[in-house]
Amino acid sequence: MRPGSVMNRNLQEWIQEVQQHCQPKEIHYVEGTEEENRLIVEALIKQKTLTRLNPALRPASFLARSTPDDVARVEDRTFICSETQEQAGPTNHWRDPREMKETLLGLFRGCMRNRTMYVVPYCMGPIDSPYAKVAIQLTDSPYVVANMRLMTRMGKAALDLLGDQPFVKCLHSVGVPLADGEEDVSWPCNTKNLYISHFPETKEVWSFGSGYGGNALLNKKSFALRIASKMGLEEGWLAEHMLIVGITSPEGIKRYFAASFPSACGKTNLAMLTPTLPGWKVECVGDDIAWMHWGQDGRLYAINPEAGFFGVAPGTSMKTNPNAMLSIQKNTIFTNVALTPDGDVWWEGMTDTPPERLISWTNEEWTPHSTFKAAHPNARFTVGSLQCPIIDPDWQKPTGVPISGIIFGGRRSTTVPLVRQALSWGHGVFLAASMTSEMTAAAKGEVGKVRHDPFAMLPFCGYHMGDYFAHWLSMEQTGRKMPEIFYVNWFLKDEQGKYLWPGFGDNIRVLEWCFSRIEKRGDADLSPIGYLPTLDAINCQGLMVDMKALLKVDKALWKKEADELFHYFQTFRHKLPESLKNETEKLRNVTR
Ligand code: GTP
Ligand code: SPV
Ligand code: MN
Repeated sequence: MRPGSVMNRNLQEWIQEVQQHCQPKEIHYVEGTEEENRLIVEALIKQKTLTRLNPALRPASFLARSTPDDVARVEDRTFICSETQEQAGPTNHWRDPREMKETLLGLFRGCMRNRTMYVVPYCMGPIDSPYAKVAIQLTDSPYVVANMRLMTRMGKAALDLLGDQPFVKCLHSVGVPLADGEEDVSWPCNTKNLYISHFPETKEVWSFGSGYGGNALLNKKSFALRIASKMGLEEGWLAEHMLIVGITSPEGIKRYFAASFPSACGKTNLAMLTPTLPGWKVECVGDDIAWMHWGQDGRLYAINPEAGFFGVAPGTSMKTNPNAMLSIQKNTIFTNVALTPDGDVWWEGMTDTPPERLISWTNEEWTPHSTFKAAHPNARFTVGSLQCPIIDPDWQKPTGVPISGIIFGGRRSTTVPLVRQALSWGHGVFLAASMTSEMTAAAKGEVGKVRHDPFAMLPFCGYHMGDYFAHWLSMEQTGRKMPEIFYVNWFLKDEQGKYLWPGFGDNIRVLEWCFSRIEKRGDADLSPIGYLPTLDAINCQGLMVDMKALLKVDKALWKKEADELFHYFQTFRHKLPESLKNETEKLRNVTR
């Protein structure tokens, strides 16, 4: 594609502006062809950013190793730069948009010197979907381009769809200009000057300093959640941190669920679940993000805006998630996993016994006696959705799939039972708003620390969380068929620290109960925190589990939760919807 063939006026002007400011050596207009990808990958191998894996074991697949300071999303350096601080709300890091742009213009000045700037047109959602949205990312990272090719619909088709329409502008630089003749490093980044800045009013993202994951692949959290959540507020729809999954019962009834868990809390695993109960079938629509709109028939429909998976590697095995393992047999980019002597990949949890020798993600000799991890806990695989053996036949349906149930859940070793059902839509919104979870390696921070993560959107909501709660409450309208809402916790532990619930494929047993509740069957007791399954309502055939412990509601512990929630909700002040305040009071009263 020559520059002349870029038709969009705004795009042409923007490219020129950025070119003059960032001073790249050249511009590459990304078309998305095989040949183009081959050349980009070859250059990345020459640069030692990528290592080609053994083609006999892992065809057309590559390993990337980042620097130890650039391994996860950095929430402290993620900013929502709305006109006023009130619009960003208490859960976001706010900066004045003019001041932020001034700071960033300083950093971006000349930042692409002696590098190529890639112009990456991409479409979120199926190209023929009425809900699809086009964005352009300008980036100086060819690694980002290679990943976006797998995760989005990238290239000419997206540009053709755009025509002369407005688009979301994503500007990204690793922040490492090169002097004339200076050798590049394998993973350029500038984490001392890290900024992931969002401008929700003008629908822009400016990201500087990181080459990793959600910091740099601006299609994912930055556009599809932070900017899109604002679009959803303005236009009456929902952009959510949710997997989408189709589940068919032994009777042949198929229902779709959306499920929202915080980062590294089981979305990819649930999206690709292999049921341990006979007769059940699971098919995957998406594993991380759902855009949901109301249909003419009053039902909620979800599309997966992505075209690939950026999944957590550690813990993924033929036992826990065979469909993910089968998806990543070829055409996959692995980042920060370990390398085996025969040129394949390995990570903690992939096999019961680790290989005798490995090269760790930090490029060091590793043996089972080593005191450091072979793979980084937030190591990831990037692969196209079509390689998933259980991809749903309707995963690219332009209008999406109808959602019968929405599941929320966090990672809690105590207090929160295996599953419960909300009493109503409003109560479900309350359960989702009160979500708490132990922090994981997916973001920089204190792993294991329990924090509030409303709707698993704490790091991803592009506006005031109180307004977001109100937006969810406003979804309930006459003539609409509201999905049932559930709240799960796969991560309860006993005193010895052992998981009480086997999880993974056995989670179908919980989904079976949800299914039955949607069909107004299934036994439940009313509890202070929603409908709980009766002790024998969940099929535990063949399992040795302590259902009593899994479904226990400890009043004293819940009183503490309720009091603590009350204080958390107070931080939203007048923006906290009245009904959530009332639900909190009710919970405090019944646990008193
Ligand atoms: P992001 O991509 O960061 O949004 O994560 P995710 O929500 O898709 O999480 P994922 O499915 O990748 O799981 C993260 C980790 O939790 C992995 O190490 C899994 O093996 C583990 N995990 C997932 N499901 C279960 C479960 O049911 N039980 C237990 N014990 N662990 C689980
Ligand atoms: C998450 O952290 O929720 C992810 C990975 O899905 S990232 O793309 O880095 O945000
Ligand atoms: Mn995620």
